[in-house]
Amino acid sequence: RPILVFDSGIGGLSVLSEIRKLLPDNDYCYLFDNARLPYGELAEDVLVEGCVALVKAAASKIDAALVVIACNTASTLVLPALRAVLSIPVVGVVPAIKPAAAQTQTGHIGLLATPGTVRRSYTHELVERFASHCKVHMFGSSELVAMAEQKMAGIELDMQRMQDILQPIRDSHIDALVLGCTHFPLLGAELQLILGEKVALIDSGEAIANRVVHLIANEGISDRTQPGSLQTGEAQIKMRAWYTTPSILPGLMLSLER
Ligand code: DGN
Repeated sequence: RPILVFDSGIGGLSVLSEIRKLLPDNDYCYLFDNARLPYGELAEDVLVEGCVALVKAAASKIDAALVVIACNTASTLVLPALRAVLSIPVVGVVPAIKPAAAQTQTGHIGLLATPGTVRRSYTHELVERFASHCKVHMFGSSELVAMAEQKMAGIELDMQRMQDILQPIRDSHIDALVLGCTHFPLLGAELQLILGEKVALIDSGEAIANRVVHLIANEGISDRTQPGSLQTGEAQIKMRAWYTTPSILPGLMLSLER
């Protein structure tokens, strides 16, 4: 049975590629709700209702073994509602504030996420719990999400614009930056170039992959499964496309093969 990985756009591929490193033979279905991207700007009730309907329909259609909500913005809101309607494990992503707070030398860490994630009480509770000894600088950007999508579509990035967006981070003297949006590891090289080597970029992809492996082992789910089938144009549940991983658009496949 396939693992269903969900995001609003292509950001979840950064998480999927970490999972595939540990479970290369598993089948996957990557579902992205690009009809409603970016999630960082959506009203909370619209986001919860839409994600639950979409993920529930897709999980039952492919008989998923496990669902990964590879989107921080959605994970801040939809996990309880999804767990209430699904009988399979649901793994969410959490901004990696805990490891960043543990490794900072200066006591200044940054969180780069969507405006939605930066606003959510879920995020503020994480900071209080794990980083109360740090100064946490929060930066919300939907424009960087669009840039990650552009990069994956092979469109050249406006590096000057990216530098302008990141200027407040450069001015903040942090030594660790949490990539609290799954799109941002896809911009890792550009971010590192602009922010310099003194800023460690930290995301939660590897931790999520470990969690998936643990759940699969404990649920007795085989990692050799039948391929799911390619589907497109599921208009009634308002998504434009969903793909099993062997069929993802060629440009996106390249990033997975790294
Ligand atoms: N990739 C998503 C996240 O991790 O928050 C959000 C992208 C978006 O929809 N803005």
